[in-house]
Amino acid sequence: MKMITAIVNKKDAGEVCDALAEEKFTFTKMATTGGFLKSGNVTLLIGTDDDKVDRALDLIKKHCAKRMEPMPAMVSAGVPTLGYYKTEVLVGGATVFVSAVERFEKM
Ligand code: 2BA
Repeated sequence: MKMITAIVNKKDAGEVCDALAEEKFTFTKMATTGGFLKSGNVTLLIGTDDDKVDRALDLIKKHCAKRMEPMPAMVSAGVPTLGYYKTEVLVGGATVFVSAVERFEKM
């Protein structure tokens, strides 16, 4: 058995959780905070059989891949709410650890 610890962007958490649940993975979702940026992210603890690890990682990759997304940004130029233009920001990405589970019990 393995424990997958996946730290994902808050924006992607809903989709990846739905995909994991749909494929009957058992997991715990925790609201966490990145130590560097100190902004919220989501950590998933996924305990699973060795032969299902790759499938879980595929789902995480599919729903949490880094990508550029359009975001409206305010043009100020010293004048409040002069207007908006579209820019792109990098979102998503996941940091994943896979660890061996020495013992697993439910009591
Ligand atoms: P990522 O490397 O993609 O990491 C995203 C979040 O994943 C991190 O949030 C942290 O919560 C978790 N994480 C990443 N590596 C980890 C590890 N080895 N152990 C435990 N948790 C880990 P933040 O700490 O807020 O970092 C956000 C982003 O800032 C990082 O994105 C990285 O691009 C950058 N960063 C982090 N630490 C840095 C540092 N010391 N110097 C420069 N940039 C840093």
